[in-house]
Amino acid sequence: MSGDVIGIEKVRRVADLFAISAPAQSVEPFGRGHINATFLVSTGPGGYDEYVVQRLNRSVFAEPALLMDNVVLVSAHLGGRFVPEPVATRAGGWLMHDGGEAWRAWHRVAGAETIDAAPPQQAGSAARLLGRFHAALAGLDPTIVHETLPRFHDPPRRLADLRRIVAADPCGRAAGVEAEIEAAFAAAPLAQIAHDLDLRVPVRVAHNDAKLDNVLFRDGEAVCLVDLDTIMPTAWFWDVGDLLRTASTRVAEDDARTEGAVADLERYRAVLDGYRSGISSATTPDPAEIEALEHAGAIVTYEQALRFLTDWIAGDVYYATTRPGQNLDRARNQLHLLASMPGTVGS
Ligand code: GN1
Ligand code: MG
Repeated sequence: MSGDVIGIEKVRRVADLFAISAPAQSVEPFGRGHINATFLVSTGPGGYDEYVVQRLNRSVFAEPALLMDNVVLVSAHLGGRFVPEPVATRAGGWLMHDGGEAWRAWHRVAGAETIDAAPPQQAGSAARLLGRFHAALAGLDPTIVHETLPRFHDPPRRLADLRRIVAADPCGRAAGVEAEIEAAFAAAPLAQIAHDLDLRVPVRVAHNDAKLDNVLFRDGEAVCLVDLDTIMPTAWFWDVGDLLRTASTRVAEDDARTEGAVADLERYRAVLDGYRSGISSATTPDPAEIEALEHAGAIVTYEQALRFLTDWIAGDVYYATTRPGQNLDRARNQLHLLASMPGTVGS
């Protein structure tokens, strides 16, 4: 869904309600998220501090307060490692409410940037960071973390959503994507594999959106995981799958040149090796969690293909788009990627 336009003055006024070091000066749109509206705010020029200010998407996140409870709980548990630090409001909470909207702010992680694609060394570094992040969360009781988006990672549910929207076909788009729908249905055994694994792995506090775009790098090393909105009690293999989905290919998830969307085995292995070394530095995963890694990349790529294809047929109602046909490109890209992902099924 393409969001409404938010004025720069508005963001500046909001930013000043947070405990930032000086009045907000420059404001610019920031990041590549598909859900929230995100801005980089700085207090400069000259000797300035930088902040990331976001308006949460209320149609996705119905309960921002619970979401921020999760963020704050995890940040405190991690003691400043691995994730950015939220900024409180001057009034003393974590959210600024304005009409029906909810805003929050973070310190920008100094000198750290996202990368477009991850050569093996960076793929391994991102995965090691994810492993260390998981290991550090192993001691956090998942029952005290809110499930803000119930059944978020759930391929059988996403497949059922696709079947439903194909039957309803609200925009007359289904006929144009018969091949994609067929490919999505052909890979349905992956949804069952995901479901069976999910029943056997322990419930863990996980990130749930651990794609490459949500990893910040400094000098080629992964230093931080951002976008903590989906922290929930789920399972770790979803995160590894998301990193495999995004770091083992050379092209972005919306690249229309779908032939480029293939898993590079060197990068794929770098992710798995990096993850195993990161996690084993501080905890021993359950055998079912190790087993789940084998299918994780294919499962999450499949789930994402289902979600993009569903949103295309639904008329682009969930994911923000910046051009016509973007959700269709995303769906085709992910289906192409899926075909080369180790652990996949179907044709
Ligand atoms: C969304 O917020 P953003 O753009 O990082 C989505 C993820 C998808 C991702 C695909 C709450 O993440 O689940 O994997 O797009 N987040 C939500 O890039 O649906
Ligand atoms: Mg996200």
